[in-house]
Amino acid sequence: MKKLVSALAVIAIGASALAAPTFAQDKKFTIALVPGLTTDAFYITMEKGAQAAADALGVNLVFQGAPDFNPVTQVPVLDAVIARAPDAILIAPTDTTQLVEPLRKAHDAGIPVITVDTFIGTGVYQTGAGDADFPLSYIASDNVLGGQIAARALATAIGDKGKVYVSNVKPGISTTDQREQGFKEELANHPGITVLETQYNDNDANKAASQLQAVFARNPDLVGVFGANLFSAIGAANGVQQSGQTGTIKVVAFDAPTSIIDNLSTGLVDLAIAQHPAEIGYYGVVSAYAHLTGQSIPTAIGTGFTVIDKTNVADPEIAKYIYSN
Ligand code: T6T
Repeated sequence: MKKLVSALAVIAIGASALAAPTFAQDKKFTIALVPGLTTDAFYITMEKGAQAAADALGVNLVFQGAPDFNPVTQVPVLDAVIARAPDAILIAPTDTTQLVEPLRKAHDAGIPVITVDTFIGTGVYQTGAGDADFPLSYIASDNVLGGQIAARALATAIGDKGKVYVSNVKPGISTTDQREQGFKEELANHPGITVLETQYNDNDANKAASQLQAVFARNPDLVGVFGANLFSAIGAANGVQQSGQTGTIKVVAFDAPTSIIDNLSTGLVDLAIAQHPAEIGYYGVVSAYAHLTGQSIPTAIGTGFTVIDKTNVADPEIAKYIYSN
């Protein structure tokens, strides 16, 4: 169809049009995807979705990121990506404020920016405020809602009473901040539950495991933990196991890598809240392509969740949301 439209246009304009520049939609666009870190099943799954869209649209996808979730390592990767002048950048910024100026460089160079998973500023873009509103779109889970879902599930698992805490990465990350916010807002409606101080693990599962043991040592009546992302959840679950508290301290996990899913049947993890990272990647590429070919795009696209527990994990319609390795 594209080719036909181009051919008709050439005939209509006449022979001189043969020397005309290529039509925009015939160009092979290069879209860069900069993840929060490269070795995370969440972003690996996102890349697969992005690649599926790139294949369908004839786009060249470049996946380039840092080995850890940290602005100090992400910014140089971003600078290198900008230097390659891709047609658009999809990025999961690792900090709401520290990525604003580095991303503005891309914007100033005329490279459209879309943030996926995480956001900069408030995440409300294209408002004309001129601060961090320059990205075209934010494509992600509803992380406040995800935190609320986690809180309700944990409340049910612990019989609506007792001490719990959040195992989290570090402040300044939009996604995990919002999950903690939603979790605490929801638990404010559960007077029998006490939320202890959040433990920040810097995305290090070993640290999260040690913290679980230390919190348990201080609070032998601890009954639950919310792991606010993949590494926090894996670490918290390991800490519960190492403390000999499997099934007694309930674990609700954000994210659904196989290592978490395998622990649903053992009772170590009560449930996993799977995001849909492949959808985020797919719609990221589709949105960038739509913009590059002259279409308007929404400033925000929300993707869903699938709650996985031992009762539904064998269902292929559920299991398809387990992250790729
Ligand atoms: O939970 C995801 C992602 O949504 C978050 O922004 C950072 O952590 C993960 O990548 C999981 O490790």
